[in-house]
Amino acid sequence: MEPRAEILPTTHIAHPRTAPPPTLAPHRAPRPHPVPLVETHADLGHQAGQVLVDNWRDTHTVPSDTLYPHQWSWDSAFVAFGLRHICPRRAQVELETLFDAQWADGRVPHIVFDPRVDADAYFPGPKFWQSSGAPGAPTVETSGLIQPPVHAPAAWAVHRADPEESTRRGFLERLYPRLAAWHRYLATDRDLGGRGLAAIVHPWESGMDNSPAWDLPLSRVEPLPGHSFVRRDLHHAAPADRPTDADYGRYLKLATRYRDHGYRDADTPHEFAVEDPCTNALLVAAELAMARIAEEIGADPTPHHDTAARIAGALVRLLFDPAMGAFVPRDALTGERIASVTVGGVIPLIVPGLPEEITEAVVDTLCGPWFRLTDAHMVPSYRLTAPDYSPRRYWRGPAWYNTAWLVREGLLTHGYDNLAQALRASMLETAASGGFREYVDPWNGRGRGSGRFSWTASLVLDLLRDPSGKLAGG
Ligand code: 2M8
Repeated sequence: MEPRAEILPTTHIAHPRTAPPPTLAPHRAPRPHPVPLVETHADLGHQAGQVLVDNWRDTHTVPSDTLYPHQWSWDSAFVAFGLRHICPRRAQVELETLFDAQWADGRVPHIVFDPRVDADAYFPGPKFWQSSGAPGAPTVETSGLIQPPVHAPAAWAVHRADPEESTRRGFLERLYPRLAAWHRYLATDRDLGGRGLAAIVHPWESGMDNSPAWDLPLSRVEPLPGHSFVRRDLHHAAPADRPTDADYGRYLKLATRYRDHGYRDADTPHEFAVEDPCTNALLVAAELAMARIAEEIGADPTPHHDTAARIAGALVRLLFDPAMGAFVPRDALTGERIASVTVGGVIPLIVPGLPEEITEAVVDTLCGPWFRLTDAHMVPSYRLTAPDYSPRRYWRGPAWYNTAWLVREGLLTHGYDNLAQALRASMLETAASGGFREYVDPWNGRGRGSGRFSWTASLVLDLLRDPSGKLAGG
């Protein structure tokens, strides 16, 4: 029998962790002490709610009015966590719309295209993905890729925001089989390495597009030439904030090959297949949320507990790197671990019942010079000390609200309440400085990327309205 990580309830005891002594590089001035009570920004919740109202499009929320004018998978899940505080019914519809676009094999597409939006407003758009020609695709146009499975915890949180309305509408009953099919797809079709972990077949599937963690496996991919595509993202964001053209050439090469094989996992000669710690940790949390949903609707929770324990076991055994003090991805094609620590390598803190030495090592890593949890703005997406760290280029350094929110959930899961509280204060303080930006420079908190970004607003609202931990069933 393979070793299993015990998934046990954790006791929430405040853990007096301290950061290492400051060793800021001379050109990096320490920022002032956090604003004492962020709740004094009385308007913040109201402004956040307004962003969600403005970005609502009848059936779903766009991540950004300019850069991302369609529905994105994990964005919708993060949005549902906030939306439930102002309109639980709308939060239900958000998830229902996404799952209406589920494929026959169970995959939930990473983009659902809004037919009312100009087909060229986002690239690659529906003309590129050609989903309607693929077997098992829904009628609505979608991409053929996926994103991390945050949906079951979101569905459970949405239900709990208004159980009466949820029950009246049969929200959980209708969503449960779809969520189960989605998780089954990840655990079976996507177990490309045959080791009990789900693999992503494209960097976009991680949600952390140009993370340095993908550089090595991506280096094997011959990019499509820059003149063969026209990027739209650069119309809305500074080129220095976005992935490079060479990265885009590789993204399109991988997506083209997958598309040309009908998005069938078994038939595609994947050039990129990686077991991502963040995706798998979220799958564990999602299965635990499924156990709670199953109990609620009178189904059997046991299989979900078993699946969660099985994946958690593989995650610990195969992806934890004690020398790094973090989880690292593993290349499913070569079987080699990728020695790159990013924010995705600390997010597995969300898995309950991790061996204590692992939890402590990861928290030390977070508080140490790589991520500087107690004095950076939120959590940098990449090691601050890495030679190729960039404070502004998308997922290669900037701090993001969704990952900070996940790290905070992980800290709460293991009783690091003081650190969780400090991270919450940092998130709210950074958001209060303006604009609900897509991501920020971890040193000065300066906003970057798109403004009025939906998951930023949503998760800020969630922190204001419900500071309790809520992943893995709450
Ligand atoms: C970003 O990804 C898209 C491709 O899916 C892009 O760069 O065009 C990522 O930040 C991803 O995590 C996010 O879901 C998406 C929409 O906000 O944008």
